[in-house]
Parts: sequence; structure tokens; C-alpha cells
Amino acid sequence: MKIRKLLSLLFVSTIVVALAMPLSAQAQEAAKGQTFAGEIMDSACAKMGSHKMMMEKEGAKDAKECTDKCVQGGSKYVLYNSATKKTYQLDDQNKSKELSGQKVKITGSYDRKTKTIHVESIDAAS
Ligand SMILES: [Cu+2]
Repeated sequence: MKIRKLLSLLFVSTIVVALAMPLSAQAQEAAKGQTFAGEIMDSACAKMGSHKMMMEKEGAKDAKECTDKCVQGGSKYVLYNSATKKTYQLDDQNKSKELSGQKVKITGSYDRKTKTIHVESIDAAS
């Protein structure tokens, strides 16, 4: 009798833990202060996943020049992660401009609906 009670208690607590875990993971995702890695790119080149085409067309010598030229032409600064091929919109265009074309680490919160990172800080990645 005693062992059976202990076993059922163990069973119940396992279920509780299993249910609680994805919940806390979700809560963390929604929390502020996430970090995002990638490169500050312009939205036009991010769509293609590379500056290659635009650099030839615009005669830009590097990623920074291409990014700035594309933004002048109406694109927006975005964060592009080449590993996941994901593009994130950035709500702070001025901060993004300072590190355009560079690999960065952005701290902020992510709005899933608008696919926008609310930027708290942008640091150059080493
Ligand atoms: Cu470009």
C-alpha cells in the first residue's frame, strides 16, 4: 500500500514538472533582455540572403557600403542571421546605422507579430 502511494505521488509530480517546463520556456522567451546574433543588413539584401547582387549593381566595395546605399535607396536596417536565414526588423534605425554591415549582438525583446526586435543595445560581435 505504502509503495503504491509513493509511486503514484512520483507519477503525479513527474507530470506536473513536464507540464510546467514548456510554460517556463515560453515565459522566458517573452521576457526582455534576449540576445540576437547576426549582421546588420539592409532589408533588400536580407531578402536575398546576400549583398552580392546589390554590390555589383551599386558598385559598393563592402557590406557596410552596400547596406548604407540600400538604406538610402529606401530599405531598412534589419538583423540578418545567416545561419538560420532569419531576418528581424529593428525598431531603432539610428543605433543600427552605427554598426551597419557588421556582425553584432543585439539585446532586446522580440515582438513575434511584427517580427521586430525592440532594441535595447547593439554591440559589435567579436
Ligand atoms: Cu545591400
